[in-house]
Amino acid sequence: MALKTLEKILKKAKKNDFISISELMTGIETGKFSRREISKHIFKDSLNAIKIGITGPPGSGKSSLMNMLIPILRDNKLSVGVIAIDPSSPITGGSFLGDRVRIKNAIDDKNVFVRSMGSRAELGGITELAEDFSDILAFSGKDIVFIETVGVGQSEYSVSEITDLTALVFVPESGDEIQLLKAGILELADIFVVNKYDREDANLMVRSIKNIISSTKKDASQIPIFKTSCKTGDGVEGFANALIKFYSSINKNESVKSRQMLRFSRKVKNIIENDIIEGFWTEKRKKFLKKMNTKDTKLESPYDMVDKIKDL
Ligand SMILES: Nc1nc2c(ncn2[C@@H]2O[C@H](COP(=O)(O)OP(=O)(O)OP(=O)(O)O)[C@@H](O)[C@H]2O)c(=O)[nH]1
Ligand SMILES: [Mg+2]
Repeated sequence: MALKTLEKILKKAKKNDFISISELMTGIETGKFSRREISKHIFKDSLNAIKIGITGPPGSGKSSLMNMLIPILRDNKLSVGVIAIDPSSPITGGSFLGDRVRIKNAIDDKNVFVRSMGSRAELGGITELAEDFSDILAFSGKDIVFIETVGVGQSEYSVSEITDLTALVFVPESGDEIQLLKAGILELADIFVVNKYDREDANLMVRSIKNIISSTKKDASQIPIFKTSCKTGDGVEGFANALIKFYSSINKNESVKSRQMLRFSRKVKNIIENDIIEGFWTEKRKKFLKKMNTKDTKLESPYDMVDKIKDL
């Protein structure tokens, strides 16, 4: 019964039915549908979108930027999906109003789908869920899927693992922050954006980024740094055009292809590891471990314990 329903939902989601897309996402999130089953149905048809990570410190203007990029992408006949992980600012309804940033096209344009995601799941789980959501959006026919994550730190690592391109958004005030960043994080960014360019010291920030990446990245001169202002609109079109160009070159882009292959093999490895672990922890073994915890086990080596559990 459940399968029949899922098939129906999948059929409709493929035709970009808003409710069915949401149902698939919620189904995976709540465990009503198996991600394994869904993946089997959608994978082939989810390879035509590009996934772009938009990440950076809280309040740097990631949502505002997407809000301004979307109409430009739509004018270029590209459909857009947005997944915002743990947003602290509202992302649906209304329009860009002073300090309230919203992604306005979500409401009346069926070719824009916005979904926010809480951080309820554990860290690894969120990335996995975001990847499932982005696959569903790609399956529904979206050309560009943005994944917005807040933070400078761990979250960049995970978002860059599931995207074809990662944009790191800074603001003129991020100077100190960027000095503290580990080279590894900068290494993951394919594009830099200095937003709020209407503010003082914006140029200084661009110079800081240039300095830092030229000492860490081999091809630093090839890394674009966009200067944008969501207040005046300056620079946003240039950023949008770069994304559009990236979208059109996706099939010829070797680095994207190798990134996708890497992503695929990592995913296969993860699934195998999870399956093995899940298979290992039978009820009997779990019970044994629980009971063991209540005893004084200090005298026994953990390796001996492992052997005992394995023998069960
Ligand atoms: N002056 C100026 N303010 C901006 C600009 N872009 C965004 N803002 C303001 O910055 C604040 C944060 O913008 P958001 O778009 O919510 O930033 P965000 O990075 O998505 O924030 P989080 O999702 O909470 O991390 C809002 O008050 C915006 O109005 C800009 O280019 N210039
Ligand atoms: Mg935001």
